[in-house]
Amino acid sequence: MNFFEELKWRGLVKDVTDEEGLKDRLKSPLTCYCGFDPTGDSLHVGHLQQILLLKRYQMQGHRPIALCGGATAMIGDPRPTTERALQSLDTIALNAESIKKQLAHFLDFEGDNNALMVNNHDWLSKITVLDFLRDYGKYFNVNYMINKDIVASRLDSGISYTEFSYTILQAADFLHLYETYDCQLQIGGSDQWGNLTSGCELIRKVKSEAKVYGITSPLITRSDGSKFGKSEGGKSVWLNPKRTNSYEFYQFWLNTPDSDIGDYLKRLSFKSIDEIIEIIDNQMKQPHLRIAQKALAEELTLLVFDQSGLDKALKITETLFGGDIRSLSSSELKDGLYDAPKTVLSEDCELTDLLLLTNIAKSKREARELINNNSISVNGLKINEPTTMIKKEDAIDKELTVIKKGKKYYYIVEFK
Ligand code: 629
Repeated sequence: MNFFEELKWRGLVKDVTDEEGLKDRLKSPLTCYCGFDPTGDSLHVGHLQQILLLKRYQMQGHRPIALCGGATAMIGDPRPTTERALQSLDTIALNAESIKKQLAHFLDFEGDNNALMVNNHDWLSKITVLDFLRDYGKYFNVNYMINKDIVASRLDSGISYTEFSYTILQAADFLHLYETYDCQLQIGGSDQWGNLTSGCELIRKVKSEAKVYGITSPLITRSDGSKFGKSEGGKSVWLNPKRTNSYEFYQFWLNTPDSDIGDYLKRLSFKSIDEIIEIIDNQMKQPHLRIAQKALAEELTLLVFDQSGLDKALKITETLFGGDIRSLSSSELKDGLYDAPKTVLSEDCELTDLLLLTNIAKSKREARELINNNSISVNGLKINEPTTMIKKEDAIDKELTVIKKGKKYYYIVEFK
């Protein structure tokens, strides 16, 4: 199976501008690119498929270019729903710095086919409005532009001239990268199809001898119809340890439904086709072992958070699901119980009162009942004496106390 066929097998091919041509072209090394607009200060799991695709091309000997859209983020790629608010230049510059760092983590910048990192602000900001209209605008037929899916879907609700022009900027990027680095391929999610074809058309018109290609891959979906990329509690899953810790990230993949895990493994894992087939096979025989979920969670956590992040995620997972809470540090507990309700205390407190303060119980009576029924444990130990004092000096790292109600409800008490 060649690289292109493998991409197909993995479910990473939706549309291609010239499938036969690209298949052939991929037989020798080429330069390809994918763009990421710094509209936020972090990338999220929705970006992962394209980032890993760039890595796949690199592993095949091709040169990947990660483009940070410092200029395009000033304009905003039209969404099918509504117009975006413009962001300040300072915000975009800060965001650009942080997503460039994130992207750099995944690619190899050494060697023959070293990756490149570029920012389209470097060239797009130099084009004057008159040059833009003469050198680029002239090649775009408005009739053709309004028939592109995204623009068409916005014609009723309205689209500004600003967002309408976005696709020309992305096309100008492809032309620039073609001229500067002989970049012949742009990749993206299926929402980028219109922008990819704009670029190919522009290059075809300006450089009659050029051969360039665009390829999209299907966006990741969930078979139950819900949006991919949110954790159990509805929080977005980011590729930034400050926003999503490695345990949370690991759990996100571990919680993938059986109906989706095969698809995710094919798209996101670097394991060989044979290994993936074997994992899916074992998974189907014994779904309760969650072999496939564990394999993917482990691989992606390692890739995004390195060995220390994976070790931490595994340690917290093992401890929270059956180990001794006291073996975790307060910082590990904070990561593991990131979504548990938290109460801050400034002094020691009787357990009954604490259950009220934390809203674990609605009344003193209920609090005493819970304690007497053996439903409450504090830092892993069952407590059945309602007058027990919960003290700062007993807190884990003198900082954190974990209260557990029943088998699975955790609460954090932090001593200040
Ligand atoms: C200038 C900007 C270019 C090429 C691309 C771009 C960005 C592009 C875009 N991409 C999305 C983003 O930035 O908006 N116009 O968040 C996002 N992308 C990854 C995938 C995507 C896409 O970064 O292509 O489909 C998400 O899976 O939405 O010269």
